[in-house]
Formats: sequence, C-alpha cells, structure tokens
Amino acid sequence: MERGHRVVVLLLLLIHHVLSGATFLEEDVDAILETAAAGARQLGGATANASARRPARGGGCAGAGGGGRYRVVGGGGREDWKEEIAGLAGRPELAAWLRGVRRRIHERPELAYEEVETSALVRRELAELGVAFRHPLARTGVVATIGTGRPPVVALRADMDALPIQEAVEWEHKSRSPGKMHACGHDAHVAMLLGAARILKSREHHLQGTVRLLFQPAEESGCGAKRMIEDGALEGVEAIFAVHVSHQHPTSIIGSRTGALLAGCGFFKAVIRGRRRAADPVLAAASTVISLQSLVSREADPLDSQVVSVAVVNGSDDTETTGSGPPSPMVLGGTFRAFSNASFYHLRRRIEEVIAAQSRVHGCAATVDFFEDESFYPPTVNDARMYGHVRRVATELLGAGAYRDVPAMMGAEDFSFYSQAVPAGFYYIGVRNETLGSVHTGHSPYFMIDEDVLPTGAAVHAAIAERFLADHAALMGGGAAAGGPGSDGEL
Ligand SMILES: *[C@@H]1O[C@H](CO)[C@@H](O)[C@H](O)[C@H]1NC(C)=O
Ligand SMILES: *[C@@H]1O[C@H](CO)[C@@H](O)[C@H](O)[C@H]1NC(C)=O
Ligand SMILES: *[C@@H]1O[C@H](CO)[C@@H](O)[C@H](O)[C@H]1NC(C)=O
Ligand SMILES: CC(=O)N[C@H]1CO[C@H](CO)[C@@H](O)[C@@H]1O
Ligand SMILES: [Zn+2]
Ligand SMILES: [Zn+2]
Repeated sequence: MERGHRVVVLLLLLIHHVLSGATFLEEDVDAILETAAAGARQLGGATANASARRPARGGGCAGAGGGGRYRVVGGGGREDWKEEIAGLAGRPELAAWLRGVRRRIHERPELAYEEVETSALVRRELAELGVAFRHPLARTGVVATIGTGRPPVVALRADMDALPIQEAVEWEHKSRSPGKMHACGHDAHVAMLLGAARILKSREHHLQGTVRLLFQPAEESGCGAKRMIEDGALEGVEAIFAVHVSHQHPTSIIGSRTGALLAGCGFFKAVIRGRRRAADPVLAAASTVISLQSLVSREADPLDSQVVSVAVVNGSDDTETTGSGPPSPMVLGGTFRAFSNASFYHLRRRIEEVIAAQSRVHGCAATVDFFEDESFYPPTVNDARMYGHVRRVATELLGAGAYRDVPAMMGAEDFSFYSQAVPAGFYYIGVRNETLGSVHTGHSPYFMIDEDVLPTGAAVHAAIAERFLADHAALMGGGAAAGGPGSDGEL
C-alpha cells in the first residue's frame, strides 16, 4: 500500500425511488386508459371553435375570438366554466404552443438558481400575454398576477430547475447542455402554468379575486420554495396548489390524497473525532450506526412510517502513515424521512442526540450538519379542504374516472414549505404512455413525458384557481380561516 490515505469507504447507495417503494397498482389499466382517452376527448370536444386566433397581445377575452360562444357574464355562470375552460384548453393552437414552450425549456435545462434563460422565457411569454409579474424573487423566480388585484388570493406554483443528469433519450429536442436534463418534468410544469396563465388571462373577467402564479427556482436542491416565501411570494395568499407529472398514471389522470402525501426528507453528516489518543472514532462510529438504526425500530410508531439510514461511513487511517497523533476522524452520512411534521423534527433531534451521546461514550466529540439551507424538506401535507377542492374540480372537468386517490410516497418535495405556511393541495398528473415509451421514473436519464398532458394540466390549474375564488366562502369557512397549516390529515 502506498503512502497517503488508505481510505475506507462504505457506500450504501440509497436511491429514494427504491425507498419510495413505487407501489402503483396496475389494476384496471384498460379502464383507466379508457377514462383518460375520454378525458382527452372531453377536453378536445369543445375545442374547434374557440380557436379563431390568438388575441393580439393576450388579454383579449376568448369570447371575442369565439364568436359569442362564451358568455361574458360576471362571476356567476354556474356550469359554463367547465365547457369554457375545456374549450380554451382544447384548442390545437394552444397545444402546439405548449409543446413549443416545453421543448424550448427542455433543450436548455438549468440547475438550481441558474434558471436564467428559463426565467427570461417565462417573463417574455407573460409579457406577451399582458400578464403583470414581479422579478426576481429567490434569484430567478417570477411571480405573475391575474385577476382583480384584490383578495382573496390563490397561488399556483411551478418549479423551473433541471437535474445534473445526462439525457439518454435520443430525440429532436434532447437537452443541448451536456450533463443537464429536465428529468423530473419541471419543463412541463412551467409550460402548464404558462398555459394556465393564458386561459386565466382570457377569463380574467370571471375571476372573483386574484390568482398568483409562482415560477420558482431550485426545487431539486437549494430549497427554492423557502426562499420564495422569504421574498414574499405568499403574502396575502390563502391557499396554494401545484401539480407534478407522474409516470405512475396514464396521461392526464389526476392523483392526490388528503393529509401527508410526500415524506419529509433530511440528510445529515457527522464528523466524529477522538478527544484523546486512546479514543477510538471507529468504535464510536460503529456504535452510533447501530443506535441510529434502532431509532426507527424502537422509538417510532410502526404506523407512522419513518426511515433513518446511514449511507456513508468514511475514515482514513492517517495514523498508519504518521505513526502517532490522534486517530483520524470518522465521517457518517445518512438520510431520514417521516410523514408527519412532528416525527420529522423529532427524528432530527434524536439523530443529533444519539450521535453526540455515542461519541461521548467512546471518548470522542461529534459535529452534525443537517444541510438546512440545501436539502431539508419537511413532509408535504395536503389540507383536507384543498385536497377536496382538487378532487372535485378534476372530476368535474375531466370526469370521475380521471381522478384517483394515491398512496403516500417516501419521495420529498420542497412544496412542503408552502404547505407548512398556508392550506395546500398537491396533486399528480399522469404522463405514462407505453406507446410513446413514456414509462420511466423521474430522475432517470430515459425520463420522458407524453406531451398531450400539457393542455390538460393547464386546464386543471386554471380551473382549480378560478373555482377556488368562486367557492372561496365555502372553502375557507367565510374567509375567516386564512393561513392555518393543513394539519388535519397528519399521521
Ligand atoms: C399515447 O400516445 C399515442 C400517440 O400520441 C396516443 O395515440 C394514445 O392515445 C396515447 N395513450 C394514452 C393513454 O394517452
Ligand atoms: C472519504 O474521505 C476521504 C478523505 O477525507 C475523501 O477524500 C473522500 O472523498 C471521502 N469519501 C466519501 C464518499 O465521502
Ligand atoms: C413543524 O415542527 C417545527 C418544529 O417543531 C415547528 O417549528 C413548525 O412550526 C411545525 N410546522 C407545522 C406546520 O406544524
Ligand atoms: C365544432 C364547431 O362548433 N364548429 C363551428 C365553428 O364555427 C364555425 C363558424 O364560426 C362553424 O361553421 C363551425 O361549424
Ligand atoms: Zn425531482
Ligand atoms: Zn420534481
């Protein structure tokens, strides 16, 4: 063995998709596919006519182009909204525009807080639609506003960042930035939210309040949502909604659940140092690992899913080469997950305590870093009322078969920061299509989407916001209950 470090590395790679268990039940796929097609048909159905032409500078109400097809009556129109929104979303011209936007973003993926071109594209499109916006928030973020400019205010959110992954899909619009890829569908999220902006702008006279569109940076790492909130994105906001594409559901199927939807996810790195010559950081590290593993098995409620996993043990035996001096430090790295806010913070505290105590027993001292500014995501918890709103709007717009309740998953989302601050509804929209090969999980270099999802996503976004404002009194209990976190469904 040469001089220098002999590095002992034990890397148990922890892929969160494996943890998440991906337990989608492929039951009744035929039935689901049929419903999806029906949903698409329904969206396409009302279409042809509204498509007259795009209003010169946005803003124009669709009724203008559609030859009186849309009733321009203030606020009330009970059922008309479904047909009208479906009609706007079903225009072939909108679908083509959405595909174009998504592809332009897909070709130029940008990592967390570097979404400069993406942000500029968003602002260009908003300006062309005549939609007012604020920029920058959280460095590259954009917040657009449509509606009366008065309360109530409802927010819709899209994330803009890509991943440090080399795209392996060979197609015309493959990523042109080596080593970067929109492998989580955030390009589609931006396109769908811009689509919602177009629909909502053309229905601005129907809005009984204000819709705020959040285009945020750094979902994958860097806690962009947290920075958006710090920069005022949620001021005055009473509820927030967001969608994520999912390969688990056929194209345009909506999935959600009440209460905890996605786990809280944190990482830790401990450095254990000997405080005297006889101290043994290796022993301290070993017993720390054992004790950390028993946090979940001994302390956690078995019905409240939690994970603590040590994924890295690293030490270098400098002593062999230097011959004297204190033993070199041991580094432990790992991750922890939980579905309730209380369990998540409890685990964080106990991990710190266990590392400190076990180190002390073996004559060592430890420091622990939880990376709280980079990747410390509490659980994403859906408010029961906002979940109900998503389900109601989705089924009314797309048909009952186009909605399904889904199990909670171990993956994490920085949407959780919003869901901690105001009542929130997070939902999935399917992009699975075997014919196209759209079957790969997010964060796979083979990830792709069925772009037919884009108009549906835009329509659902728009309908959720518009109907939230219309049903505001019923949803918020007369408007008095602003801001309470969605604790109803916590485990
Ligand atoms: C999958 O894509 C093909 C080609 O665009 C389309 O004909 C089919 O309807 C899609 N299937 C679903 C379930 O959306
Ligand atoms: C392990 O520690 C060595 C020496 O400090 C370092 O060079 C190496 O990158 C570490 N490996 C991991 C996986 O942390
Ligand atoms: C989550 O727990 C932390 C720590 O106990 C607390 O500060 C925070 O307010 C909690 N959030 C919610 C939504 O309960
Ligand atoms: C599908 C549909 O309703 N098409 C009608 C759209 O409007 C034109 C005239 O404006 C009619 O000729 C089409 O029948
Ligand atoms: Zn992702
Ligand atoms: Zn994502």
